[in-house]
Amino acid sequence: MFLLDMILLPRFLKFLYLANFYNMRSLSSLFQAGGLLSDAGFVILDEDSGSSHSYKLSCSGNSWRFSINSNTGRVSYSYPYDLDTELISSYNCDVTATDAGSLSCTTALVISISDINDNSPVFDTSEVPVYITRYETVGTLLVNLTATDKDISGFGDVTYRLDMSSYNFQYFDVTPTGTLFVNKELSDFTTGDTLDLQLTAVDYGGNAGGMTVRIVFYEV
Ligand SMILES: [Ca+2]
Ligand SMILES: [Ca+2]
Repeated sequence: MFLLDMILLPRFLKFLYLANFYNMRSLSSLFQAGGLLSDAGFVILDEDSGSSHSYKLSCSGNSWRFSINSNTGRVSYSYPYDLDTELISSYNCDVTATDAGSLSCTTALVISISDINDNSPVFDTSEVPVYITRYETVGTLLVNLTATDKDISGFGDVTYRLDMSSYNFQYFDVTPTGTLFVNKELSDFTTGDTLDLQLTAVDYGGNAGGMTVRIVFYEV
């Protein structure tokens, strides 16, 4: 009898399966509970029950985050999951398959969640005035303006560009970390002149956010 049981026991082909989700906040139809993930592709070897098995998922304290289709074994979100706020990108779970004769087997499932670039850099304000004189010297640092990006991966890393195309790419520039500086002597300007310059923050994936820097020349 024992030998017969051993033969009839179902078993997973692999000891470990992998499933990958993508953080789907921007893909609203997929970000909802039930959102798609890659199929882990469970394969069960079972001489007496064929492919008819019932799947259950257990992820210690995190089982509530996911659901499994008991017939197909496909795993999905139980609720709208935003990696940028949840901050957890990997879960270790167990999947149990039970055959028609109530014999079962268990395998490990690692669920990994990848970030996508669903946030753009945002400045605190849309416009800021910067008061300077025409006597500022080349290299003078004027103001540091930073944008924030909620993506937790490299998609949240931001660099900066200042549009000086209207001024032949002269007078001002910005460091990669968002500090404006004088790039050419300013003797062409006089008291009362103003320049509206577009500052853009760009993340690693190309999403951008912008603001206006208003340079105002005042009398010494
Ligand atoms: Ca981003
Ligand atoms: Ca993200």
